Amino acid sequence: MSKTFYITTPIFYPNANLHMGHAYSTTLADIIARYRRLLNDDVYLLTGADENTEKVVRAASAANIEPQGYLDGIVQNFKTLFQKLHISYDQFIRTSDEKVHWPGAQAMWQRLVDAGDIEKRSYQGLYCVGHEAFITEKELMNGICPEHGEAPQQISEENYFFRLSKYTHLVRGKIQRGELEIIPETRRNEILALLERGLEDVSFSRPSHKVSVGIPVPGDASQKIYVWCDALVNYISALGFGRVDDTLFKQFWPADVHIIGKDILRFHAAIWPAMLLSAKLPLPKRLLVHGFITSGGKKMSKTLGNVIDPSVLISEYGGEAVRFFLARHVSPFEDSDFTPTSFKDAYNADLANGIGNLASRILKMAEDHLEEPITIEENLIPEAYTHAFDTLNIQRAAEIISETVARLDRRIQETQPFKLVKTDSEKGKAVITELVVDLYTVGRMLNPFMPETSKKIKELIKGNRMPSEPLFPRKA
Ligand code: ME8
Repeated sequence: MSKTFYITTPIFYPNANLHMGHAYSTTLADIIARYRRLLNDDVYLLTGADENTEKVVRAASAANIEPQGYLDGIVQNFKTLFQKLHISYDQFIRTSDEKVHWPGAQAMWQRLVDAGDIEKRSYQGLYCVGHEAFITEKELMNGICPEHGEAPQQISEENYFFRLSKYTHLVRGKIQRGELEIIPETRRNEILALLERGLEDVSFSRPSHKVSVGIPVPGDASQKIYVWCDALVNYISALGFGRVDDTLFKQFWPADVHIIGKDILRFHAAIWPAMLLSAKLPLPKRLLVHGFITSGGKKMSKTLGNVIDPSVLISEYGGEAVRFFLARHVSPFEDSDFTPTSFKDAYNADLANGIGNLASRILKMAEDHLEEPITIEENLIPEAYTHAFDTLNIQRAAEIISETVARLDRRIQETQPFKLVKTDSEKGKAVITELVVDLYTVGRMLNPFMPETSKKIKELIKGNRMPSEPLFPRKA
């Protein structure tokens, strides 16, 4: 039986279309998923939309559309974008789906109740709609939430609380022992420091009359399950947890990797593991916490209005070029700045003058001088490439492809096989054959990043043909 591999992305708020940041998380997940499929793992890739939120209600009313229609429209846009980006997801979960998601959220709630970890308390606090969370005075600047640019609401109400504090030490132990691995190290240290200070209990429900959407608390319709207890559960409800048919859950849980941005680290590395421990369920194995794509030095975000729409780049350069750029030039561990000029320069260097040009040169020599297609043996993938994937350093894996391309370019320069065949045919053909074999390795290594290009290169090699037009036309 092949090994299972379950990988997830955050579920995104459908209050606006996705930008490069969201495209990044999803592309990373897809690249890893495709790599694992090459290893013959039984892969399950989950993505989706986080729909039970006031943000959507507000966005819909601002657009003058009824909420469901608004949601359906935006979710369709998500899916269209994912298709253009070649995202090979197995399921797209929508948390408003009462059949798929709600039984799981309610079953999780019941488990927390059974563990004695849910408690009704009266609560006073500052609520930031942008955060979907209560925030503290300390986080404000002049009374305004600096991330969302608006004042929080003063709220006083009865909520159910989750006894998160009880799990501080258990979660800390899991992370320290590496049973829940947090990548990169800086994020692991950040969360360990937070756990060191101790966790406070958190509000897990809101009064039903104050929120227009959400999943009813089992046994108390006057309350609705609050955002995070609802959203985080998507990772298991999607697999059938809480439903009659939970085959997928049995097969794929615990997750091998949750991909998240650093903004939701605390939820995934503290609250989620605590919920799972309380529910007596296994913890995910790894969290890959990536940084932000910044634009002009600031986090790319709807609120700041500095977003870059991936579909504009896709229509000019193609989905595969956008995937390769994200992998090659955005760090999976730290923040990275993005500008349209840097994109074009990278496209020309990596793809037009890089992979595309190399493939054309080698394939032309092969077509001109080799009598028949060479038989490709299962040639070796560099160990460094495998290692990069094992450590989730996707940028390094992409870099190895670029390094291989540069090395092959140099070899052509040094050996001049197109001249050599004229003076020493056997030797010249041997060099060309070697180059074709190495190009095939490049093609294989490209598979997770650019599945179509990878296929094209391998097919051209098998047919001993050069491409009829450049794989990546140069952009002026
Ligand atoms: O937080 N750079 O949804 P969201 C890189 N629904 N990644 C970015 C980014 C940027 N500038 N901006 C956003 C939510 N992201 C919740 C998640 S999960 C159970 C619930 C990515 O629509 C990054 O992955 O605000 C971040 O964590 C996620 O989008 C937030 O998306």
